[in-house]
Amino acid sequence: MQIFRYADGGEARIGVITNDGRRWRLPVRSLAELLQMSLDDFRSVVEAPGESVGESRLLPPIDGRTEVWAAGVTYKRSSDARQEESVVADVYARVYDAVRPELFFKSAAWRVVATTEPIGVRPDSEINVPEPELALVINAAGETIGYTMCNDVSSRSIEGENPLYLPQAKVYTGSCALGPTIRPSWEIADPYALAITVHVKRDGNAVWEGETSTSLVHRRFDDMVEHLYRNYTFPDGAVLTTGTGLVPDITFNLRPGDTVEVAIDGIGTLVNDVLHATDAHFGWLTPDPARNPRAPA
Ligand code: DO4
Ligand code: MG
Repeated sequence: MQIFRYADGGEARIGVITNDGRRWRLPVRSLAELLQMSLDDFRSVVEAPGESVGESRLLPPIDGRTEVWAAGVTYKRSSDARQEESVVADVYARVYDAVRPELFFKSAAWRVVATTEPIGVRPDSEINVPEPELALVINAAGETIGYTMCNDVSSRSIEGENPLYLPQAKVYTGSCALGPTIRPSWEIADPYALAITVHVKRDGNAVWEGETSTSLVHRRFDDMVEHLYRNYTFPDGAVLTTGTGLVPDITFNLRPGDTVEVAIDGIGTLVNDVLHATDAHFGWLTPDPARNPRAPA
C-alpha cells in the first residue's frame, strides 16, 4: 500500500494505492491530519476503502506544518567524504561516533519538490551532489508511520569551505525532493535491509551510478527520532531523512540538464531533472497545491 498526495483541479487530495492496484481517496484534508493521529488510528483510516480515484499528478508527500529534518554523517562513506572535502575534517570524524547525532533542518513542506519536478543546484556552488536517503515519516507522537525517499541535494564546496555554511549548502530552492509516495511502516519488514541505488544521466549517458544498503547505517533510526523529538514538538509530525551512504568521487559535479534517479527497495523511485536554483526556474514552487510542476526552460 502507498499513500500519495495528488492534484485534483486546484486542490491537493490524499489517496491510497493498494498493492493490487486499487486506488481510493482518503476522507482527510491533508497528510498533516494523518500525522496528528496515533499509528493505530492512522492504520484504520488508510485501510478503510473509500471513493475510487483514477491516475493523477503526484504532489510531494508532505503538507501543512510538517517539517523535513535530516541526519548527517550516518554512514562511513559520508563520514569519509566530508573529511575529504572539509577544511575541518575533525568535526565529521567526531560526530560519526558521538552519542548525539547530527540533525539539521532541511525544508518547510511547501518547498519540497515531488518526483518528476525539478531539483536545484546553486549557481554559486562549484561541487553539487544528489544524496539518496531513506526518510522516516513520523507522527506528532514520535511514531514512525511510514517511509519515503529523500534526495538531500547539497553543495559539497560550500559546506567544505566552512561547516558553519551548512544551512546554505543544504537549504535552498529545489534542494529537497521527497517521494514518490509513503509506504506504511507495517509493510516494511526490516528498514535496515533496503537496497538504495542512484543513477545520474547527462546527455543520455550514465555519469554516476551507485548502490548501497540501509544495513550499513551506523545509527538506529529510533535513536535519531528520539533526539529529534527531544525538547521539540511537531504538531503535524516530521519527515526525518536518515543520511546518505552514497557520495560520488570529489571530481563529480551535478549540473543543470542532468537527470537523477534514486530508488529504494519497497519504497519506489524518485526522478528529477536538475536546474539552477533561481526564481526563473522555480517561480512555480509556491504553497499553492495547483502549482505548475514544469519549470520554464
Ligand atoms: O554534515 C553534513 C551533512 C551530511 C549529510 O547530509 C549526510 O550524511 O547525508
Ligand atoms: Mg544528506
